[in-house]
Amino acid sequence: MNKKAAQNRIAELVNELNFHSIKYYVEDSPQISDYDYDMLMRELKELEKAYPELILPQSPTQRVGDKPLSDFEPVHHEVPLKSLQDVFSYAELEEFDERVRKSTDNPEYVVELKIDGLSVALEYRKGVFYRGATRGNGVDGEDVTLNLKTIQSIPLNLTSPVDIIVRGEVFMPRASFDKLNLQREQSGEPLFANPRNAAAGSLRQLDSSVTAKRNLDIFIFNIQKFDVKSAAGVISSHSQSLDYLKSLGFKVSPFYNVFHSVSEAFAEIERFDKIRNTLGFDIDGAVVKVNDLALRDKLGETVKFPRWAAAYKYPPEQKATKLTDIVINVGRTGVLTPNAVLEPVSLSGTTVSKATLHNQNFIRDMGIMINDTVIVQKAGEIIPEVVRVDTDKRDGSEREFVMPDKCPVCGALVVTDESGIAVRCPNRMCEAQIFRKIVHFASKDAMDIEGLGPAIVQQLIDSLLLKDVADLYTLTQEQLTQLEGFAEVSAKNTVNAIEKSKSAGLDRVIFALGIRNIGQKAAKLLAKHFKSIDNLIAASADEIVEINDFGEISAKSVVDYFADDTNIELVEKLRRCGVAMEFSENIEDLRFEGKTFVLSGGLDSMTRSRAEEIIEAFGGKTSSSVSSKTSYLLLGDKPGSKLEKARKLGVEIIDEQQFLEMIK
Ligand code: 0OX
Repeated sequence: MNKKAAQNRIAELVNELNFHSIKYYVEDSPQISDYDYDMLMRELKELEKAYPELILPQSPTQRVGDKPLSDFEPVHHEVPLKSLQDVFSYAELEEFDERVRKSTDNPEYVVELKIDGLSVALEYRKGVFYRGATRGNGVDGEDVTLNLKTIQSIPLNLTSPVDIIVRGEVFMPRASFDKLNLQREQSGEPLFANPRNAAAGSLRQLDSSVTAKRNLDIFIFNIQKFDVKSAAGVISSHSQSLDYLKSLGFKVSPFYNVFHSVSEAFAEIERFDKIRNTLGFDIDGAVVKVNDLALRDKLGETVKFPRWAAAYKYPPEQKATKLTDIVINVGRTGVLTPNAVLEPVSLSGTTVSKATLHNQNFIRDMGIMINDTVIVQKAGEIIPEVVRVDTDKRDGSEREFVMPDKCPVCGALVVTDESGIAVRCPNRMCEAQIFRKIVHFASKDAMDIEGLGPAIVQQLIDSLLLKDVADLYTLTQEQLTQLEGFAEVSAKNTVNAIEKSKSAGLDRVIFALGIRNIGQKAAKLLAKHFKSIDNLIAASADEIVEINDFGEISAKSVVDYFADDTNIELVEKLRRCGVAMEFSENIEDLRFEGKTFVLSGGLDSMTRSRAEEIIEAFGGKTSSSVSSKTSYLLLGDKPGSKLEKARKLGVEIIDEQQFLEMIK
């Protein structure tokens, strides 16, 4: 590749990788598989190696590490938690072996499963669990001791009173993941993309009672630091150290056999690949480690990873299956999305029976026909993707898919948008749109109405109690009690949750309206800038574009939305129902500047996240644990150990009433 082409490709790769790393690390919602990400990263590294003068400052290869999360106390890792060098083929594994053989004739290898979770370090003092921290950037992580203590397989006491630091991988078993996502689907919360993201989200919870419900588990695979006077002092191999960890009461990796050649080690890697679906948890490869600890010392480490270990990454599992039909899903904004109906096939531990086909262009570009045999794989998303068509399997029974010209739900004639890609149902009274709009309005990131998931919304629409989102605010406890599955208490809770949502805030209202191209971030910017819904309605596209980070397409979407009388009527209806549509944050009012609040449990008058938003809007900070830096402990319904600690440290303790006074 010539230099100009390399420059273009580098820019492309940097953009793509940075986009995917935000999806992965910030939004916990990856769009491509780890394998594909690794492949792009590797291509970038190779180009940068060939042309070091073309390395961009924003390249993901120039990142030292991930920033530790600010909500938790920082922990400095005495012994760094290094990462692993990746190999993607047998040939690359042989190269790794050749490098090892420069230091010895007959290396022994241990092969372990590479658990797809999050690395943590656990410190024990005199055999008692003292502190646990996330990996962070490998050198500095976050203190998540309270959350780790909810994991039943982490021993709080070891069988021997030793000082030791161990490393392990926290993960969410598949069954727990499936159960969690089912619950989230039922209550209208966004789904986790995969068990690893769910584990990451659970370990980062500020309230450890939430972590406790998530059923996390852990495998321990390394001694980071040990007391030379203990039994660990005489250990000379990795397999012995795993035996020792087991004897202390740790749950260690289920397989750690010793092999005497790279080909034997590879056979074990292939065996893992065959049994991976039966394990009950996700792996993203296998780890090959030199067994002899003296040889490890001789091989040493680079700044990033040890020279004595390598991670073998499996390509994503692909399977062939029949695409028996293409059905249409009508979304919130009326977009018709074609979905493949597949003959059920077991893929990476779950049964797959549908896959999104995005739009008609995707179907055309892939050459997909109904009755085709297609190759499917699971990327980072839960919903699997079609990678290609196996045209050799065609037998003449295939037929072309034609995008319908009528909405399959309401029968309205569809329209194709300017791009020529998206096909839309223009009827805003279409039941599919109404349903999705209400589900979106009530969802966690929007008005956060607890207990109002898709199933209940459907019931309310079917019983003619809901025609638009504003109807939610006239629902009564009596009406809800009439519905199937609603007891008095749940009806009362739902009515209360709806009432609470009236003060959700302008940014949430804007997001909840479901304006095209307006996500949470854009809604926040609009609320902050325009301060009231009336100012926003009156704004021109030029005025909106003046906001930093705001694009023309999003600005036009806002103007178009409010140019429609039906939408203005909806806003008025919401206002009459008492939904607050003024921006509450006063930037001049930084009354909580320099103050840190810790919340213990839930509040009656608002959700925890709303309380945190208010504290931050007034310039304050929130933290998950009480320390000498805490200014106030806000007592909710779970005083627990935080109250004890606050008393000990002399931290001011306030109740909900006092807090409401402070924010008046
Ligand atoms: C895993 C896993 C991760 C020890 C030194 C560098 C990496 N995800 O299952 N890391 C390691 O090894 C460390 N082993 C594992 N099994």
